[in-house]
Amino acid sequence: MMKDSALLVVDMIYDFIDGSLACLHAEEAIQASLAFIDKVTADTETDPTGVHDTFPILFICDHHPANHCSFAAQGGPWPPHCVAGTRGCIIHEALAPHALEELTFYKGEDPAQEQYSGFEGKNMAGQTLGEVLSLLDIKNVYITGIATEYCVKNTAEDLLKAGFKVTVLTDCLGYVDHQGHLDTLPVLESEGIRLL
Ligand code: VGL
Ligand code: ZN
Repeated sequence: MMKDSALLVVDMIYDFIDGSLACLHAEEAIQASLAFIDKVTADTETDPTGVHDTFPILFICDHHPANHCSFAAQGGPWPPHCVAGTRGCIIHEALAPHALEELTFYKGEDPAQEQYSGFEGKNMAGQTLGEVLSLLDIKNVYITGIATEYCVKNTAEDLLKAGFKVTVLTDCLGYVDHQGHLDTLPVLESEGIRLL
């Protein structure tokens, strides 16, 4: 693996795993993501805080106020999910040890805006994902996460547009709808996103 690569883990948080928006293949996707992390970090030094210097792992978390416009009560398509301060927006316990505050980005915080892409998600210091990837000199972004048809798709497309080489790990995805997942993958490939 090259030194200019990073893994981006999208929305592997409880509401998308076993909560109000539980997705298909989520548990399998988490196990496959952990296997990928083991592989890429196997021969690298890790410090006691779990930082993977040579293969950074970044996280995106859907993170909504209770009155978010995407919720049914406000006329949106979704049940309430990933409400700030609830279990639903916590990263799965098996992945959480890999998450650093400065490499964790929150999206969907504006009550008036749907934000499927994590590209403009912000960490606690107010830096966007795109900014931090550039600061880290990352050229290749590997993506795992939930859901294929929404956040994974929109984030992958924005990263590609911004000039990153993007690889989606197809065994490491959860989805709202199986056919939707199957239909999304060739679209991403046709746009220039690599499927692995
Ligand atoms: C997402 C549904 C609702 C996603 C976010 O990020 O994939 N999907 N909110
Ligand atoms: Zn959401």
